[in-house]
Amino acid sequence: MTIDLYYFPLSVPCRSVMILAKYLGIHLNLKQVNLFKGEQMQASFKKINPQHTLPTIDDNGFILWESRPIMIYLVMKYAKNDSLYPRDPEKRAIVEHRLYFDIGTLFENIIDCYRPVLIGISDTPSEKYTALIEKAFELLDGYLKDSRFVAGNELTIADFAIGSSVSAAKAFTFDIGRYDNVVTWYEYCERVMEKCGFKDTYKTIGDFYSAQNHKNSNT
Ligand SMILES: N[C@@H](CCC(=O)N[C@@H](CS)C(=O)NCC(=O)O)C(=O)O
Repeated sequence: MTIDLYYFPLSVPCRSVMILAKYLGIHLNLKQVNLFKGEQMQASFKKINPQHTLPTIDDNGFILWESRPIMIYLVMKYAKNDSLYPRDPEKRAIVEHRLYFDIGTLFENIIDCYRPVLIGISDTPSEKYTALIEKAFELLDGYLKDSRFVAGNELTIADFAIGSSVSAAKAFTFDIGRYDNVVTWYEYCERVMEKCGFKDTYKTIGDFYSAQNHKNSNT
């Protein structure tokens, strides 16, 4: 089975889908859409995804975008069992909770905070959002207090989504060392997803961020 993935290497949501696909042994046919050149706005891509966002998949004619629903689909269709997206209502509800926490709070605040540096309009992150990221990390640290993974003691797709968000925060130089449970969990994710390119997110995004930072402070 081959699934087309429209992606951009610096996109954090694309990264979580790519890591999960590797973990599941799914071959992705990578189709790069260069966001820096605005290629997502081309008519040919907007015909596939009128919302013009990455990641987008085309699985034999089934088109889907939004990284978290894509991860749910991949697990439900291709995983050998349901452990990454459990059928048990309570376990699933916690996974969903963590995915919503990620999209609406954690990742949202990370991107809002570092956007000025990423788009080259400032050499400092937005202070307004730093406190919100800290609050989100405190919550995440609490979720991990008695759990090995973010939604319980089993690895789930929430770890792939939140793992990528935390990699990005680290790459943007946010100090995660203050959150002991997050650090322990993150190191565990690095080991569990080692062969799936987990560390590449940090490296690719970190290199881009420091280049932008350098450029911004010299202009
Ligand atoms: N919540 C979406 C976010 C998708 C998104 O905004 N992707 C960015 C790249 S990280 C994008 O494609 N931006 C181009 C655009 O909106 O035109 C997801 O998780 O997939």
